[in-house]
This record gives sequence, structure tokens and C-alpha cells, in this order.
Amino acid sequence: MHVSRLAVPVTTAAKARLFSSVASSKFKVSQSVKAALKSGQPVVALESTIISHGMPYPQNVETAMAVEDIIVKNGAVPATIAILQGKVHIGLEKDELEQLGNFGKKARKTSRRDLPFVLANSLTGATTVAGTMVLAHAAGISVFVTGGIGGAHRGAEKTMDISADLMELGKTPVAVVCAGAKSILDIPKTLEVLETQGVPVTTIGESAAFPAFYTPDSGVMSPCQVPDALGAAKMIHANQEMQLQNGMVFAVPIPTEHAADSRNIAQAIGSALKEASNNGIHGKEATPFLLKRITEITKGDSLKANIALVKNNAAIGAQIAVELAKLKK
Ligand code: PSU
Ligand code: MN
Repeated sequence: MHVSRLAVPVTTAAKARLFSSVASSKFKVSQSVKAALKSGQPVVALESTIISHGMPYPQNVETAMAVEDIIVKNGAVPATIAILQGKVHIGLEKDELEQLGNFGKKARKTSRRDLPFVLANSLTGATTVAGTMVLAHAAGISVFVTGGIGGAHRGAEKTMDISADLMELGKTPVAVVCAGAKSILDIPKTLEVLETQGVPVTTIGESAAFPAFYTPDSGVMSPCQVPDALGAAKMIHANQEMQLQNGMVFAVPIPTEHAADSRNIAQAIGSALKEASNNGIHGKEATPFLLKRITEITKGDSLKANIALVKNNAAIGAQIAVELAKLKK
């Protein structure tokens, strides 16, 4: 490929074209998100499976609203993404967030492969990291904040249970800001798959350790480290300038004052995994089951950590989006 072609920046106009080419009748973009996208203001996508399946009601709704506020306070526009009765919403109103949170697990967990079924049958779907990346990209949003990504499950060498999140990260240019991956997963295998998929994995901050969601250090190093949001934004900008079509993972360790007790968490995860196996829980039910049991076994301690880390990710993610918007001017 000729170098001058590589250097062409992805313009807002190009994004708008992309969006209109994906059946815009299926999309409802909120006023605030539409205005921000049009003028090149920073926008941060948020997923909805974390609301429907990742946390119990009403903490899920409270957290979703608090996260949106944090993004606004840090200078960006939040765009929570979900499918409501067959319509893709980019940006939810407060009453829609409340409805989805209350609906909970009755919403269909929607990864990439579930999109056609949910849309064709006018269902309500809560999008996973993979599902949200697809829709965020279609809308022209390149920064996305969540709690934790899916990954290779323990025993994946036999079950082949590897989250579609990892493959999506390989092919969709959206940067995902998270607190690493839970140790319900096999973290070394998860990082191996991301390497195979060509996904840069970068820890933000003073430590180079890849964080383990509830705790700041998984015992495995991240391949890359940047000191702050600007460092992350520069990497996203470079990825875009090169027109690399892969996604990126930015891992933000949970602040130590909010971290869960690592022994308690390890025990809870061990019990939850045993229960899942004894009850034959697998496929898309595995992750929600494990999240719910860990919250119950730790009597809400893990939920507290989960809420704190999502809020922290929201602040950093918004700062990344702000820095990225400046770099693109
Ligand atoms: N990990 C968490 N909280 C979550 C999820 C993962 O700590 O809520 C959700 C995300 O939506 C993620 C999905 O994309 O679970 C992964 O599910 P699966 O492993 O079935 O791909
Ligand atoms: Mn799976």
C-alpha cells in the first residue's frame, strides 16, 4: 500500500458515510451523541450487558447513571449502547436505562452473533463488549469503557470457550478501556489469544502488570505500558493513522483502596467455578452465572469493587477520548 494512502486520517465525514451505509433506519442516536459526533467532540461508548447481566438491580442502574455523570464531568459525551425492541440505541435516556436495568436478564445477552436474531425479531438486547464494539464502530465511536472483557475460560483447551470479545478486538477498531480480565478466566491464555489477534494490550499507570479486575495485579505483565490517558490516546491515534483495523485493550488497575481482598476473591471464584461445573453451566450463561455467584459468596464485597473500578475506568476513558479529540484536530 502506498504510504500517502496510509496517512489519510479517518475523517468525521468518512465515519458519517460508514454509519449511513449500515441501515441507519435500524439506529436511534440520542441528541447529545449526534451533536457530539457531528462536531468531533469526544464520545465514550458504554456496554449494556454489564447493566442487564453483570450487576443486580438497582445497583446496575445507579452505577450506569453515575458512570455517565463521570464521563460528562471529564469532558466527554456518554453513549450507552443497547437494542430496545429491535432498534439499536446509541445513547440511552435515563428512563431507558432504568427500564433496561429493571428488565435485567430478560434482555437477551447480545454478542456479534446474536445481532441478526435480536434485530429481526424486534427483541431487547443488552450488548456485550463484542456487540457494543460492532455498534460503536458503526456509529463512529472509537473509545469504549467497560468493567472487564471476556476472555479464554479456564479449561478452554478442552471446552474451546473463548469469548467472542477477543476476536472482535482483532477486527474492529475500537479501544476498550477496562480493569483487565477476571480470574474466573485463564489470563495467560487470554493474553495469548489477544496477541494472535494482533491486539495491543496496554496497562495505564505506574505498574506494567496486567490487572485482574478485582485486584490490580494478575501476576502477568502487560505487553505495553503508558503513564496516562494522553499516552493511550497517542496509541489510538497511531492505530487510526495507520488504518489498522484492529481494536485495542487499555487496562486500568483498580485503585488499591477499592481492591477486594485477593484471598477472599480467589476462594469465591474457586467455589463459583466448581458450582458452574457441577451444574453444567456453559456457553453464554457461564460468565453471568459466575459474576452473580461471586457477588453472593462475597456478600457484596466484589460488587463494591466492581462499581468502584467501572467508575474509575469511566474517568480515564473520558480523558482518553478528550486527548484523542485534541490529537485529531
Ligand atoms: N466480565 C465482567 N463483567 C461483565 C462481563 C464480563 O467482569 O459484565 C460481560 C461483558 O459484557 C462481556 C461478556 O463482553 O460478559 C462476555 O461474555 P462471554 O464470556 O459469554 O463472551
Ligand atoms: Mn463463552
